[in-house]
Amino acid sequence: MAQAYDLTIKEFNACEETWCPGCGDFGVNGALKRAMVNLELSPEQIVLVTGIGCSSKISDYFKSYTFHTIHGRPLPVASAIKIANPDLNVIVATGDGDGYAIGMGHFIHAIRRNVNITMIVMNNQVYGLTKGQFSPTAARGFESGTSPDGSEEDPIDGPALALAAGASFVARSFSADMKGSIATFEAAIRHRGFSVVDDLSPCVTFNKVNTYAWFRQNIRKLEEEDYEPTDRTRALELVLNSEKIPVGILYQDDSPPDTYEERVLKDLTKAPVWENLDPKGWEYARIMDEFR
Ligand SMILES: Cc1ncc(C[n+]2csc(CCOP(=O)(O)OP(=O)(O)O)c2C)c(N)n1
Ligand code: SF4
Repeated sequence: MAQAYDLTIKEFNACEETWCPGCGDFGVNGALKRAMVNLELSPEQIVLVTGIGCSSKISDYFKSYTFHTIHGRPLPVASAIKIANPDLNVIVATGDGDGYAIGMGHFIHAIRRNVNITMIVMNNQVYGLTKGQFSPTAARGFESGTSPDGSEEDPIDGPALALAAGASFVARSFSADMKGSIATFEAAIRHRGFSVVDDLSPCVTFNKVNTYAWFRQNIRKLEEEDYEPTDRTRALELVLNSEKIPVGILYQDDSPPDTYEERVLKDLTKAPVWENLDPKGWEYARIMDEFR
């Protein structure tokens, strides 16, 4: 993590945000930038990969290498980037629609592979970009354009699924809690292995139920409790059965299993993917020719 210059949060500012005033995603953007400064990571050491959604627009507002992919697909793209260059700090920022609906298959498989990347899900229980349809995390009875009489579906819980799928770092944050979000993002990025943070990030325009006030009444902060995030079963029980939504690090395995890139690359000090490629003879050119 060598630094060529003293970093400030301004180093990570790109263009002006176009989110609605008050959108929870502002908090995530600010906390992520602050976490990078605290971790002494500079923009060229980071790749921020996003899908499609209001939340995924964060890659426009965050100055580093970025990749705004297609809907539901940031995880495979991020995995490939990490395997191609394990020195990079690869972060996926996504929404509950992008990450848990169309992208759900990739979520479980990325956890199973244990690529050393961090996934932050800006969870607002709606599809904000497409005008507030209910998402897979919306509560039963949630009224929206696509559920005018209230959703008949039960919600899924991202952290519960991540714990069941074997993730070695699972956390939840609240975008209005800047201090807690920064600490959680830092821990997630520092973690060796796939880490996921489900961030409660209110959509002030289309979700009039799960507001900032609602979350303040309905969350419990684990940092204020005598909670050790070392037991997966206890974490799962907490997520599934707690009356209030637990916020903080739910589970962390301090000696996680080997990462995917450690398994496939064997020697992380080399960049074998590139070394093994022969640009002239590579199959890629032939395949591209077929489409000309
Ligand atoms: C393949 C495909 N299907 C559907 C869409 C339309 N679409 C764009 S964003 C989005 C949902 C975004 O929801 P979420 O990830 O929760 O982000 P938010 O806008 O709430 O931050 C959908 C369904 C699309 N762009 N591409
Ligand atoms: S529509 Fe909702 S999620 Fe999208 S920018 Fe506005 S407040 Fe944020």
